[in-house]
Amino acid sequence: MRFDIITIFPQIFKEVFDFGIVRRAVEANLVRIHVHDLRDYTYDRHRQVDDRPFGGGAGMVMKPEPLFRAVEAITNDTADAKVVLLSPQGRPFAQETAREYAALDRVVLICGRYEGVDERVVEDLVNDEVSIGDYVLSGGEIPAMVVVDAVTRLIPGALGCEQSAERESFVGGLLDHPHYTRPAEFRGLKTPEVLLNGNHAEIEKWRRRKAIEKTLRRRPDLILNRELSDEERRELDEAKRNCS
Ligand code: 9WO
Repeated sequence: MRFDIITIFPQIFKEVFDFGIVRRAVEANLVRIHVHDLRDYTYDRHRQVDDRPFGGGAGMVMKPEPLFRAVEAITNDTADAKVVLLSPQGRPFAQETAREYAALDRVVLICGRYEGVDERVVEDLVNDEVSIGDYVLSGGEIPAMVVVDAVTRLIPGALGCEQSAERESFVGGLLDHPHYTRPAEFRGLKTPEVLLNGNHAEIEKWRRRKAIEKTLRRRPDLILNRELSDEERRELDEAKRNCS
């Protein structure tokens, strides 16, 4: 899988992908990440990527020509690249979106700046507009990093054996359970006994229960939007009885 990132600040990306799972995936040739300077696709003396908005108003808008040229140059060797614009107006990016992207060969990420991009880019160049959350940032660069990170972890082989993708599908849609490590008692704060006794069936049950309880309390929307197995349905009913 190959990512192409289009930005006016390519330097921002210099180190973010040089660590951890993403770095390993790049080194293993599971993923390639190309960062492109949008200004390389301008032809004027000032390498101008923005202009004043028609109709007036504050700030500047990203011009269509450099963005069209960049995407056309980058995708000219392939018919099926997904062209994604990161923007607060996009559909919410979620684990499911990451899964969808992980199955693709080519993803082009366009990072907006200023007040936004010319609408013709949105309508005729981009085929997916996504938001990583309901807040305004100063540009799409950090959201692009988020997308690359979330998608790369899902590419087969990107996770080590013990960081299993199984956890992903098993606990999928729920918040994570609590974690403990040594010491078993820290400043009088104890690790739950069940995690220390080596009974793995018990431990799994406790973890699933905790995940459901935490999700129910903090993000009930996740449970309502999710299909549950019969086993999980029983767990959920029991958790509800215990925590209300
Ligand atoms: C600003 C704004 C102010 C009031 C009401 C709506 C508004 N939308 C915007 C806006 O889209 N500003 C963008 C800021 C313009 C392009 C650069 N910026 C930005 C934020 N790019 N990307 C994000 C972002 C946020 C969350 N997920 C993906 C992208």
